Amino acid sequence: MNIGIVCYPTFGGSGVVATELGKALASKGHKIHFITYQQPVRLDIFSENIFYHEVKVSDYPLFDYQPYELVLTSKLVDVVKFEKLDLLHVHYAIPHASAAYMAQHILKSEGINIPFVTTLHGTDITLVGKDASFAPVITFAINESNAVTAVSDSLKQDTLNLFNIKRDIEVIPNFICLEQYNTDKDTTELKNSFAPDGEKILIHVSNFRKVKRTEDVLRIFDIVRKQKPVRLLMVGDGPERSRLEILCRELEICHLVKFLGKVKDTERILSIADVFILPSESESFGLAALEAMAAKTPVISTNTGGIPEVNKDGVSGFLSDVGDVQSMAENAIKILTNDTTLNQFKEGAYKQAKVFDLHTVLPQYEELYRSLITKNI
Ligand code: GMT
Repeated sequence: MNIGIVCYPTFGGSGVVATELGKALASKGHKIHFITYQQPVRLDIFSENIFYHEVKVSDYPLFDYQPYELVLTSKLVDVVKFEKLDLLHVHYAIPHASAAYMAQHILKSEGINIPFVTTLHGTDITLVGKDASFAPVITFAINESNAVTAVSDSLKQDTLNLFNIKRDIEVIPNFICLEQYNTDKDTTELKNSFAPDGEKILIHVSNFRKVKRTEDVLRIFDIVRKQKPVRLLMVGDGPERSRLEILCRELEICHLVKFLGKVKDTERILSIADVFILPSESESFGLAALEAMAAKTPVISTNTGGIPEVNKDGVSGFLSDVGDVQSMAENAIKILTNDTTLNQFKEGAYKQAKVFDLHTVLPQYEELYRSLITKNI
């Protein structure tokens, strides 16, 4: 199949899922065209089946805000026509689904029929989507997509509760390419560089937005470090970063906490971690938790949104109520009781990650694409 993928090219989970999906499809022989404003951060390999089409937004002085959606629409029309695409798959509803809808109708007026799939990822529905000013467009674009998928049951339910949806939404969960994590590389040197006295390593990976409750990560760590020799790695960057640095000083933990900034190949850093902390306010799935589990790192998380579909309480980690830092700290301490317990949780985390193996999930997308293409919409 010849497929166009639209996504945000940034470090966010939706862009990561879209990119990994495209790479996996390309390795199965499909031709994949990424159409976005920047090369996606995880698009590190190029093969004969992967193409990248940049959406260029000009800075015409009349516009205070550049009309990205229109430029994207025009690019979609152009790429579909000249690359003879069979299908468009847009990740994150805003504004990708409405741009795809517009492109589809422009193409139809020229006698070209192309279906499009919209995958809902989370904040497009729960945060941004809830804003009343977006609601009519999102509702329309979801209802008019040729197929809609959500990355968890919880997100499907949120979408049905928040919008007036008159169509099916199929749940296709996020996935993980376990082969990327199955490396037998010696991690001693890397581990020693962050934990020179054999301390256990706690880790958090996110884009440091409010919804991630990153302050809770530091508060959890502050409780744990009073009972266990531990270090904390903060991976990622975002609006909360400076507030976190101040809190580190207040809690007098700066010497135990390292901010690593944005990291592309998180699997390497996750391979030295002992406990992953995800105290999010809301999370449609929690891809970061799944990536940690694939690296055999148990997860301490909240029980919000789709997280309980990913992290199994008492098996791959533990679940607590949002904001209950005491419970999350106690759970981390439980996992770190001794090496036997820690290893049990590491194995539990890996076993649970296997449920989301790429090889199980990928055929679900292929099947969906095939059914839409053969319908000849
Ligand atoms: O969580 C973010 O900050 C990024 C956001 C995105 O769209 O890039 O992530 C959402 O999509 C991910 C991939 O499907 C999910 O794993 C995340 O749980 C979801 N984030 C939220 O719901 C807050």
